[in-house]
Amino acid sequence: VPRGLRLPSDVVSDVGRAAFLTDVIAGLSADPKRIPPKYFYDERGSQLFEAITRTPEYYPTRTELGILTEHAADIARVIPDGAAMIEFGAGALTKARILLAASPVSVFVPVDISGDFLAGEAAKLAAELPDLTVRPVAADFTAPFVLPAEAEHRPRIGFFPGSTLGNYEPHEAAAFLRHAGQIIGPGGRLIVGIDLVKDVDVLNRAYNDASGVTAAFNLNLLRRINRELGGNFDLDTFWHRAFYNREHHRIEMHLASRVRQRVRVDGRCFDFRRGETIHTESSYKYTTELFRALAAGSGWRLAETWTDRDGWFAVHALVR
Ligand code: AVJ
Repeated sequence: VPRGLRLPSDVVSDVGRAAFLTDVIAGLSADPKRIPPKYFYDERGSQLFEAITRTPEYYPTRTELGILTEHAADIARVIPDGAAMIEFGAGALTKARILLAASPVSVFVPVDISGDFLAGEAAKLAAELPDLTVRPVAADFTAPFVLPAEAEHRPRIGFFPGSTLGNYEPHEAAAFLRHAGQIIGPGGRLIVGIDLVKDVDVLNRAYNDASGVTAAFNLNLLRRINRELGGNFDLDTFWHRAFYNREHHRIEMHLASRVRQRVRVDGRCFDFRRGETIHTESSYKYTTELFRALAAGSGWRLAETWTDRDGWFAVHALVR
């Protein structure tokens, strides 16, 4: 490729960098400081998240997989024959695979921002389930996107596992549920996996694993800012702080400065007091009653709920 010739992928990554820079500058200028959790997931961040799901303390992933496996046949009963299933933020398709193998879905539309990875996973799934039409869409699922023609004129069902909805502020979660309702249409259904309110020690341990993987995941955000945005964060002067906030029924993750210091990002200066934090993530937990209210306020009725024996995680079926 001649120097100076810009490929589409370069342009896309420029747009990605510009948005990252804008959000980091705005977030570090705010009081209290904050950075949106979607920026955790560069390549190393995605690997660290996978490692988190394998720690003994982080129960959500394995608990949700257990619920989906145990109740696949029951969950499949809320899915109309010949339906098109749309998965929001699809990734490795591990969870959808469990439902698709047990259900009457004809068309599967996994939607994910990382198009290359998604295409590979979609091809594998299509080979495993030859009767299923798989039509991946590389898009940001929080913005409007065009559904493939095969998903039109069919009953539609949304799938949003992984407690990803818990990363949104409650008003944003309501907006997302309304947006999903627009895509899925009247009479549609939505299956949502969401973490439940539970014993505070269990919650705190899940975000403070003894092996330090969650701490590395959180601190990796500063490494990413240094590399992609020309930051000079000294990772040794920040520590991972995660705790359950009862009033807001959420886990908060922060990066706390051990010292009073000045940090530069893209030529701009940001001052930290000793102990001052950057709020990097909120992970909201919902009782079934709280979730019912959230759904009702966003045009959905909570029809059915499946949980594990301990009542740690919920898979809800919503109907419009
Ligand atoms: C991917 C948003 C569901 O909130 O539990 C795990 C992310 N952060 N450990 C969560 C996460 C720290 C995770 N979600």
